[in-house]
Amino acid sequence: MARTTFRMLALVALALGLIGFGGVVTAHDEATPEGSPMAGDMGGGHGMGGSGAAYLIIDNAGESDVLIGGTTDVAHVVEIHEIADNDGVMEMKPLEQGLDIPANGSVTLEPGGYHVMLIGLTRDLNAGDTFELTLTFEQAGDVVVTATVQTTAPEGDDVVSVEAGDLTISGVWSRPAPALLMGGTPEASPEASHSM
Ligand SMILES: [Cu+2]
Repeated sequence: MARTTFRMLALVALALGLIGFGGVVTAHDEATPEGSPMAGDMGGGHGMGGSGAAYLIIDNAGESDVLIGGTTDVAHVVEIHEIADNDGVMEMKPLEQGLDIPANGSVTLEPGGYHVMLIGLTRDLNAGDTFELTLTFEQAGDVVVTATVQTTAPEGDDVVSVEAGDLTISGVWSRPAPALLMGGTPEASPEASHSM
């Protein structure tokens, strides 16, 4: 018991030391990437900020395009992710080349597949909240859509569409990442890692 407590204290001390060190480095480095969630959370007292995901459907009535990224006020970093089966372990990873939107095709971003990853949330995502998400396409440029925070994809009359050139983006929704995904190992919580 005492040993465990000691270990935990040692870990906490280590963590604080690392954060402190990171803070010093950040303070002296004006070129801190916008994408550093820790730096952004330093003064906020909101811990690590957490993550979320956004899902949507892209219909393309024209030439092929590529979804290369995005921005939003609710997260420090926006990345386009896929979930891939790596020897039986489901892993999510950024699409370095972006997400291809085929000519006259359609791509669905949904739980368990492609998603817009919101890294380092600047505020909690509560059911019913809405926020603007700017999606950046190679051809169509920036397209601003409104995401609604909810637990499942919108249906019927709740599906809203935004048109941008040949693209139609519809059914945009978002949710925070399951807590397990952030702290646990994917192996220990397969459902959590699958559900992103
Ligand atoms: Cu992801």
